[in-house]
Amino acid sequence: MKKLPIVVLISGRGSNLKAIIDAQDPLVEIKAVISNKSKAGGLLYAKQANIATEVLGKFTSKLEFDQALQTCIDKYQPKLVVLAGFMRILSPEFVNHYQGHIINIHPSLLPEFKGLHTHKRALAAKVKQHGASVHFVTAELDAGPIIIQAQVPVLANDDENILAARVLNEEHRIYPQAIHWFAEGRLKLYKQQVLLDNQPIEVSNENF
Ligand code: NHR
Ligand code: GAR
Repeated sequence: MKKLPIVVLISGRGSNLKAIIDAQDPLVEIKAVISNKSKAGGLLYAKQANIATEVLGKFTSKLEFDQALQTCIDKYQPKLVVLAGFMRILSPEFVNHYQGHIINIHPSLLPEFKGLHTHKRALAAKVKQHGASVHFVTAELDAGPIIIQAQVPVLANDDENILAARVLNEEHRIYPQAIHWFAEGRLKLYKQQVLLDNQPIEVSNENF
């Protein structure tokens, strides 16, 4: 099978990028890693793996930023855009350009705890289960159709860091899995529904 060209967007540490690199999926080729922060640690993982890197500087408006980002991504002609700890909200125009070809990993069991500081909020809410979700990106923040989730327990002595680390371990497992399904051609967004092997999946939780 032909390799799926992907571009990964990061803003920071890049441990999810590293997990995708380390998975060495024979069906996936990372064409470039793009960061909106020049100091993002994840850029080093890309360089070590001989992957092209790009840094987008500051722009006067969100519109200009999104247009520059789109131009930068499209140079690499990816079939999938992967947000991996990318911390900027993207415009509807940008998201629509990649409709069905852009995914994100979010550190909560969506639709719970959209947005930022998910672990702190999960602890404050005293939930028993927390986790991570991979979803197709749509204009509405963290509201796109869910592809796969992983759950972890919240334990009595957890603080934000311990809980985040437990969730992150699962992120590193489910993100390469979701990308692999897409590369196999088994995963599609059809009319706001996720199809795996042409069957709608509500949420694919641990069933692989
Ligand atoms: N864009 C759209 N249109 N839809 C989504 O679902 C998106 C998105 C862009 C990023 C990732 C997301 C997450 O998984 C994501 C999903 C950034 C913020 C945020 O508030 C929220 C959610 C996500 C990413 N960012 C601030 C902003 O004003 C900046 C915060 C900062 O720089 O520290 O862009 O959680
Ligand atoms: C991950 O936990 C990811 O789910 C989260 O940020 C972390 C990035 O870590 N993403 C968001 O919160 C998006 N707003 P990483 O840079 O080590 O992959």
